[in-house]
Parts: sequence; structure tokens; C-alpha cells
Amino acid sequence: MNASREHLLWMYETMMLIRRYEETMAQVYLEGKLPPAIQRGLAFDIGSGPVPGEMHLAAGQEPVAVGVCAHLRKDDTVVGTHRPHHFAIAKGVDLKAMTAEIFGKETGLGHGKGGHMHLFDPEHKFSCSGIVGASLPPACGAALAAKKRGRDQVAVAFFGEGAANQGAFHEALNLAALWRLPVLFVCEDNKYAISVEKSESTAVPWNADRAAAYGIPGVLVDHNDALAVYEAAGAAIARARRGEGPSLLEVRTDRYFGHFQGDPEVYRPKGEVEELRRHDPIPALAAHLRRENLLDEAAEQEIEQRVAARVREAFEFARTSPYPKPEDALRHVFH
Ligand SMILES: Cc1ncc(C[n+]2csc(CCOP(=O)(O)OP(=O)(O)O)c2C)c(N)n1
Ligand SMILES: [Mg+2]
Repeated sequence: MNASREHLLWMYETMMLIRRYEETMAQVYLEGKLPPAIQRGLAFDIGSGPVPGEMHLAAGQEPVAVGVCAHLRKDDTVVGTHRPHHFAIAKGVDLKAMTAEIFGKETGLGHGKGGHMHLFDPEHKFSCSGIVGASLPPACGAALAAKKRGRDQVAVAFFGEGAANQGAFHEALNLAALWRLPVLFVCEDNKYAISVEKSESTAVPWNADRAAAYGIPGVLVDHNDALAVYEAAGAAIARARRGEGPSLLEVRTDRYFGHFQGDPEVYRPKGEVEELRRHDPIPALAAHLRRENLLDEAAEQEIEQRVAARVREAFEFARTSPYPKPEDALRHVFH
């Protein structure tokens, strides 16, 4: 499946937006967490600063999000993970409302009650959660709803290679296969589940091979490339829309930051990140676009500026938004 000019440029700009967003978040996240915390005898105070709590960033994993979401419509469902920003951005979630949510502000997607791992956007049919493996069952539910209504919507569950050893993975694949649900399961293999290497947790080299146990197609994209993901995801999503059932797609991708911000990364071989960054998928796509005469220096600069402005506006909006009022603590929650 050849990507259209429109899709190629969208993928490039969205990868840039994700990368700049994550880099900015990495900086902002540290505000208030280091020097004053050290004075209080702590190395890293996770609770202070404008972005309290854990932070999992997805720089390096952009190809997975854009290669899949390029094929999705607004009325398709995406369920993400504890590392959700790249998926949310690629699905079209509003950057300001998402950032405000991460800052715990009233103007956030969930009025500041969810935070970075719990971004819910019914308009764009996006959700995620901090529970590893929890993306697959709800995606089956959305796919079942679409099927019962006779619509051609699809659902996508993203999850890490660590999550592929959770029971929910196997239960979801089995049921989706049995009921021929219009769902795509996308495994992001970034080699690690926190500090545990895939080879230390998983009996087979490739999770894509596990699809055979459920009688569905399993496809491996063994390099971190947006066009390869686009091609594989396009075929699987078209298949699901035609009513031919689910597929499993596994992508070998790279995580440039730690598991969480503040992760000392002692489990990484020395120089690993530098080596991974030498195969950065964003310049690789830019080079392809230049060869196709779809991008030149001026256009690249324009994209860089547009992306920077969007990121700046989103963080500014989040910073200047009010916190929820204490008397609203029990609004919008189950009780
Ligand atoms: C059910 C459950 N078990 C354990 C955890 C703790 N935990 C958070 S992230 C993570 C590793 C996830 O690895 P992977 O699925 O590969 O995703 P990645 O972090 O690499 O994106 C674990 C074990 C959790 N959040 N939920
Ligand atoms: Mg992983």
C-alpha cells in the first residue's frame, strides 16, 4: 500500500509534533523536582513541580503511532497504554486539553483527575490506562459494538511487548478471533518492560508468531520505520473493515528515554541510546520525502515552526489554566 502525499506529510509532521512534545515534557517535568528536593535530602521528588507523578515518554516510538493512526477515522477507537502521548497525538486528541490533564488542571480532558496515564477523549474515541495489558479487552468491546451495529469502524489496542505476557493479551486475542472482531492488536516491542529484556520474559522471539495460536494473521515489522508500519497496518485495518476479523501487528521500535523520567537506566548497555538514535526514524522519513520531492528545507522549517508553536501553546494553556476546585473533588468520578 503506497502512502499518499497527504498521508506522508501528515506522518512526518505528526512524528515531529510527538518528538517535540515529548522533549518539552521531559524538561518541564523536571521543574521543581531537583534542586529543592535535593535540599530536603531527596534525590528526586516525584510529587513536586507542575507535573506530579510518574512520566513515561515515547520519543523514538513515533512510527508505531503514526503508521497505524494514518489509516484511522475519527469514529474508530484507539486504546493506548501507560506511555500514551504519541498515540493520543496521532489520534487527534486536542493537545491543549491533553497537556492540561497532565498538569492536573480543570481544563484537562478529565478535569485534571486522570493525569498522564489516564487520558480519556470520547470525541476522538481515545483512552488509555496505567494497567499493563488493559488496552486489549476494551478495544475488543469497542470492536464488538461496531460489529453489532453493522458499522465499518475498527478498534486498535496498542500495548508493549511486556504486556504480551499478561493473561488479558491471550484472552482478548482468543475472543476477537472467535468472534471475528474488527480489531487490530499492535505490540510495541521496545525491548524492555521497565528493566526486563524481552528475551528474559518471553519464550518466543516474536510476539507476532503467537497470533498463529488463535488463527489470526501475525505480522512483524522488524525495524522502526513509519512507512513499513503504515503498509502493514493499512492491510490489517482494511481487512478488519471488510469484516474479515482481527490481526496482530508487532513493531520493533526504540525507546530513547528511560522507562520513566528519572529512571537511572542501569540495565541499558553503555552507548545503547546513542546507537538507537543513529537510526532515528524522523530524519529517515524526511530523507524519503526529499527524494520524492515532497519536502525541501523551507517546508521543513515551516513544519518545525508550526510544531513548536503548537507545543508552546499547549504548555502555556496548561500552565495558565486553573486547578479544579476542592469542592469538585467528587464530581465526574464514580462513587
Ligand atoms: C498489571 C500491571 N502490572 C505491573 C505494572 C507495573 N508496570 C508499569 S509499566 C510496566 C512494564 C510495561 O512494559 P511494556 O508492556 O513492554 O511497555 P513499555 O513500558 O515498554 O512501553 C510494568 C510492569 C502495571 N502498571 N500493571
Ligand atoms: Mg516494552
